[in-house]
Amino acid sequence: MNSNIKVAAIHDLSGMGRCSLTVILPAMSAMGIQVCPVPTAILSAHTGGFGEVEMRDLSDYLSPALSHYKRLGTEFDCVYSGFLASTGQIDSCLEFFSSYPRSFKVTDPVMADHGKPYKTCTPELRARMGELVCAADMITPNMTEALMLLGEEPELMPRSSSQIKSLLVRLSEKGPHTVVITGVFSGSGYYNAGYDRGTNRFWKVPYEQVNVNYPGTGDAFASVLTGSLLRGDSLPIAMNRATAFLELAIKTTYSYAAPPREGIMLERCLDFLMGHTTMCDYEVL
Ligand code: PXL
Repeated sequence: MNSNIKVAAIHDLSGMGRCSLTVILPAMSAMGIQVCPVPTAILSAHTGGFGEVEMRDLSDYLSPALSHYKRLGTEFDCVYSGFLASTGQIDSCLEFFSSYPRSFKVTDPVMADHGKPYKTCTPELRARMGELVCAADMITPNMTEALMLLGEEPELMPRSSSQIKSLLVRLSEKGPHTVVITGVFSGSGYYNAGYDRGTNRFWKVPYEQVNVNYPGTGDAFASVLTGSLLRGDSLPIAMNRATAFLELAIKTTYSYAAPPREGIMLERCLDFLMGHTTMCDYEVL
């Protein structure tokens, strides 16, 4: 067992609204994992609810930072990419991936949610995100992003199990052996769906939906999922841990009637991630 798991986290640093690195750092640290942030941009706040934000694109920082890590002989157990500020940053992520071929390569294809692209998601970024997905070992799109990656209309409507299995398999055929789609609506409820190509198994973890949208939940989910897999959990157990953490953090935040744009009150829930108790609320999809 590796006692010092090290992750290169290629995401933005947003001052307000708890998303990206401000979520990934505490969540993975609580799980005993070292996060080495590789910031793609600095923003005064995330782009979903604080008006005009101040943003500094750090595209010219990523490759020189990678060169430094290579000079140092640093090994990363995982390279984990998320929000990218320019299409050029896809090349930098691909460079990180190819520099650490033995690492667990995770791409959260941050582009859109609830059927709509984020303000920063240009058609070029959308096209090139498809390239990055092909090079990853695991991808964690939400339902909107999964449909966009397959060139389908990101319509929010109920989907059958066989439709979800087809999406998972088609995304996996692009390259990643593990695909997890968040926020699947079955018609009667919500669940997170996972597929492992190696075992050809499909999994689902249902959750109770709270009718408020908090930003950064995808970042929290993907970091707990990734951390759990890095610690040796199976895919359904890791999905279970990430889903349970999100349910706890969302319901905690809702109970305080906190402003949704401020994101989830994860500071109150980090102790959940320090434990290793295994949960088995997963189902076969
Ligand atoms: O959580 C996704 C995300 C990440 N980073 C920034 C964002 C968003 C979603 O709005 O604006 C800067």
